[in-house]
Amino acid sequence: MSEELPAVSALTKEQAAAELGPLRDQLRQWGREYYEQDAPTVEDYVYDRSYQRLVQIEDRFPDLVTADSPTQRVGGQAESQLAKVTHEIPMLSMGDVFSLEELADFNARQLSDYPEATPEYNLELKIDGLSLSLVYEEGKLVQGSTRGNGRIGEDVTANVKTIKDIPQTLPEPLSIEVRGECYMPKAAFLALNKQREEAGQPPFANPRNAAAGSLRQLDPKVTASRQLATFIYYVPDHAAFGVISQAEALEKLARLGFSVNPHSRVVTSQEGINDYVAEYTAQRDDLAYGIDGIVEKVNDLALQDELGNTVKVPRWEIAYKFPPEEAATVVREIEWTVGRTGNVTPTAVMDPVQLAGTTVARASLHNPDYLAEKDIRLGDTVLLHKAGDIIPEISRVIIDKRPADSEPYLPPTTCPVCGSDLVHLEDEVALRCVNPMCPAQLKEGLAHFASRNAMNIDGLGPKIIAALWEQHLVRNVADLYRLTEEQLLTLPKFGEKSAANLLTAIDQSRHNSIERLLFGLGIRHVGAKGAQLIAAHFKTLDAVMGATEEEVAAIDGVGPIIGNSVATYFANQQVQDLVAELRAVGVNFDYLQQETTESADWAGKRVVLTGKLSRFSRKEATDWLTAHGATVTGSVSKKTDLLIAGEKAGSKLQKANDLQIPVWDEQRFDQAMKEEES
Ligand code: 3B8
Repeated sequence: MSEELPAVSALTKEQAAAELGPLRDQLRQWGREYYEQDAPTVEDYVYDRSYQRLVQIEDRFPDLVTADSPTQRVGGQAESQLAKVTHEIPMLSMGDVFSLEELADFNARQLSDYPEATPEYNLELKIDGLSLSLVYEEGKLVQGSTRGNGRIGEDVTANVKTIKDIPQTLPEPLSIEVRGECYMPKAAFLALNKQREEAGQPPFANPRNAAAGSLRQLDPKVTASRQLATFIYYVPDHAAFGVISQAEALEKLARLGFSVNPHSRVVTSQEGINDYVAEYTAQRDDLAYGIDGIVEKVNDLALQDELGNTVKVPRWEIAYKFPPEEAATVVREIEWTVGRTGNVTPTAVMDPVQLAGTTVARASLHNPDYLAEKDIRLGDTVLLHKAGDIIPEISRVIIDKRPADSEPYLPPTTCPVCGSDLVHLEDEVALRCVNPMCPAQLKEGLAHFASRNAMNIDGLGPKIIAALWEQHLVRNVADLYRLTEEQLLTLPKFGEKSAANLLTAIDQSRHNSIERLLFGLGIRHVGAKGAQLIAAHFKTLDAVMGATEEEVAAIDGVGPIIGNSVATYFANQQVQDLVAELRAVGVNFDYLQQETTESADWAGKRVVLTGKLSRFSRKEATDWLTAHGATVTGSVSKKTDLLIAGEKAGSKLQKANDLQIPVWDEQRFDQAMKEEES
């Protein structure tokens, strides 16, 4: 890594030439992963550091610059199936610095030709998303596009029209282009990844990639199903916009109905800049969206014009990038968990450490290949970081601190729960327990069946399922419907009241519409959304069971992988026996007209408000909710239907995520209120 490389100033030309080839190749590869595949393999700061080194080497030896060097390109690549859009005014990226000293140096150099100028800076949070251009004609949204390579971007107009905080019409008939950042809030990202995992799809590495993957879609319905949001921060033609400073531009954008980040600040000294950086470095974790630094802009737009641009970046602004937050700790144990599909996944259990605002003691190691690649061993001291601002991940082992007697860690060869041999299927990275009777899988399957988005059996969580299992009361999901009060009373800590409640909840689930059952059965690749589409199409479970692979695959939004999985699943004799049992115990097999969870219907909903709300006061929000029939309560429990989380949401947000309770940010709630009124 770069810290072990010699200083650029110490390189001979031969050394520089030898380093440049591999360095450029590496950056090109990372660039492709980042821009084209939305699937980076390294943290942004690793890329940034390497890129900066390339720039420094080329600065020192200009005749080594080649036309195909990554530095000779404006922005990323535009290579996709989306239509292309030419940016009349190129969409530039920003220069960046990695320390306050570098920032102060940049500022001194920036204004060195303007001794009289009193620098007034507008500081903004650097949102970790992707840049977006929106074009309005006569006040109507006519085009949305990504940056692409800076000159040619991708046309995402249809997708952009599904993003709730982007105005489709402006209150004035302006013809104007605005630019900003499209992002996915942290809570939405966590929920999306959970859903993807349940549906057997690979999770996104971080919110930025999730946002990019959601926006750069051929099918706008996919975009619509993701909770994307925007912050608008730039009007290329400021003269036409009639403003003279960046701060004024932001105010006017907000007045026109754009979502503008509320945390910008005008400062007039380096001290003011340092304070702002310190404040938001500390508050970073409390924000509902990821930020990766601070953007400093010369506030006076006339001075911006005078300073102008280089080929690649404006001279009037710079991004200060946060240093990566890292912490070292020791790996004590590697735990292997058997999932519903038999996937056996490792988790590192470590001495607890503070990392970017939370205590971290566990980190997923994903699969045995990942573990082997990083060569993580028991007793190793490791460096942790947070991917995309939220997910704790091991960056690397600190080899110098490895104990002398350390040995390579060997993954288990047998299932930690049922003891049967584990297999490493050829085309998979995962280690699998293929014993269909493995108790861990069956218990996970039962818990999934009962879970909120499936049959929604209140009170039937993993603990009670484990107890039912131990007492030999339940072996498959149909057994749940045959439970009696006497049986439940044999469970530890179960009284008549809890037994009656559970029986009622189980009984109620008999009447669910079939998409819940379809999802609850745990058919591979069938997530809650897929189940909904299939149920709405076929209307009865018998029709689904009688459908061919092609008929399922032909449903809009479903496709061949799910089609194949559903047909294979129901062809299985054991599955058919289970379905017969479910029919016998009276589980509903019909599709019932949908009450959508996101409908305007607030009546009876239990809502919790947390964090700092900035668009309205807590009282206003509470009054509105109460007026619409919802109950606002103080703490999150499994009865909570929705958490509305403002900034600095802490333990309640955590708890809601743990309990899989839907979480909205303020923007989403604001939108819902507007929809309700309209
Ligand atoms: C000009 C202004 C690029 C940017 C800009 O939060 C330009 O202003 C830019 F050529 O990329 N990520 C921001 C953010 C990004 C940019 C910006 N302002 N707040 C961001």
